[in-house]
Amino acid sequence: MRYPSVSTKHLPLLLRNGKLRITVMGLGRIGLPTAALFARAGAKVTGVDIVPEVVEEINSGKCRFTDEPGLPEVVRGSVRAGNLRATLTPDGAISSAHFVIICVPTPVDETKSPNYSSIQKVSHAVGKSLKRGTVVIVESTIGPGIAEEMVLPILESESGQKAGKDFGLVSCPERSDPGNIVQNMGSVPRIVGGYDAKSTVLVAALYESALGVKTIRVSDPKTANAVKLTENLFRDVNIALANEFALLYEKLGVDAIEVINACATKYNFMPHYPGPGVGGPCLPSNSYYLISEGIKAGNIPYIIRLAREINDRMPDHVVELVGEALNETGRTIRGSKVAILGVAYKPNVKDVQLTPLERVVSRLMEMGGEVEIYDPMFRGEKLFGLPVRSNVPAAARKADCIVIGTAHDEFKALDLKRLSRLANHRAALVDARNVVNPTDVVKAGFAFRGVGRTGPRREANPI
Ligand code: SAJ
Repeated sequence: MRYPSVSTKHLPLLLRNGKLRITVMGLGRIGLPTAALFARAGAKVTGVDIVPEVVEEINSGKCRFTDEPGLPEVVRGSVRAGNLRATLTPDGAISSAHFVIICVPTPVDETKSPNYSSIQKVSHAVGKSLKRGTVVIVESTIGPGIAEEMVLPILESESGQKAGKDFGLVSCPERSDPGNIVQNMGSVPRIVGGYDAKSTVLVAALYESALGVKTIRVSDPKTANAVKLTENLFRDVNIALANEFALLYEKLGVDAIEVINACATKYNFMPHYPGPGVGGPCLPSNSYYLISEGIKAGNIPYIIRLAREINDRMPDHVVELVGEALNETGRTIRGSKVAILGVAYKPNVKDVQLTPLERVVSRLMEMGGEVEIYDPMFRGEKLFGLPVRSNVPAAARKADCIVIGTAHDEFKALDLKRLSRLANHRAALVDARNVVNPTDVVKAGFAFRGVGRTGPRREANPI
């Protein structure tokens, strides 16, 4: 078998004829849409996962990410068309594949060190069954150099083959926004960095022809992984700066949201907004991939590390604001009922991975508060040991303080007067996500606090 086993020229034909075989390792929020979209493009896709329920669900055409617009339909359609199947056993699926795409999670452990154990395990499994001519693509977010220094040696030692000669290794990091993944996978340009030029060109052609996206070819896997981390850390650092402005301006009596919105009228200002902190499977952990590579190389990335500290402090600041607002109504956190509206790490996604609201809940309970939760994405479920109420009134009834933790669409139409009648007399409201207008909150009878807010504003000229 020659390397690579597919030529860029034959790729579109193989896709059209349903002859292109792709295996996707890991069927999570990135792996499943990746598998389903390649299947929709005509490839014969085998998805591999270690969770039997996940495999069963997919083979019955179901998709658990109901908060991903369009994804359930793509999964159902691809399974029905016979282009997508899921399995627990990778062997045959790897040895018969033209491309193997790795989409396993790369969390950090309790010491904030990257945990690449899934990457290592999957590299061993792929290496064992790797046939000459196959190209391995890493979509998981990893530190620069991990593909070359961790994945490649495992693939070579397990397969007895040589990268760039017998098989290809390419980093093409996922760049999709949870809650908007199907749309992103068809529009956000992909970064492609191969161990050798042939595999870079081929994988670029694969994503262009199957997903219809532009590709940016870079020098090597290390560079592709650095691009991914740079864009996520750029975001984390800028969010930290917005949080720092919020903490500062609260003390100076300046409304940080008013300031950021005004700054956003300048062409080179990219607005980021303060909040209760940064959550999700990506930003809170990605920094540590670069920090650990930096430290190994004798360079400590100070700003990146400090940004993590600032963002990780924000949940406690929200608790401070709850204390202040309750004090203004003559109460303390101890013995007060606090209703939290929204605990997901960002709007309109059913995901509480590393959500900053978990710390807000635990701190309030440690301080003797009685906490109620309502989140439209988790109605009737249990989170952080607490029941998630079925609607706003069920959580807010007789509350002493209401906290808006996530900017879900539902909360943008909150009836503040009704909320104030539901809550205890002269209750407090803390907006951690700039969802409500402070003037309306105070008019509705609440004592108000907000991250980066200074309370009701004298209307200058709305921006
Ligand atoms: N956040 C703020 N202020 C802001 C923007 C976000 O506090 O101005 C908070 C959010 O509420 C959330 C966290 O930051 O808690 C992360 O939000 P996010 O919108 O960055 O979303 P993620 O983590 O779901 O997705 C990010 C995206 N990265 C970038 O936009 C650079 C996405 O494109 C990546 O694909 C994803 O990480 C990933 O998988 O790496």
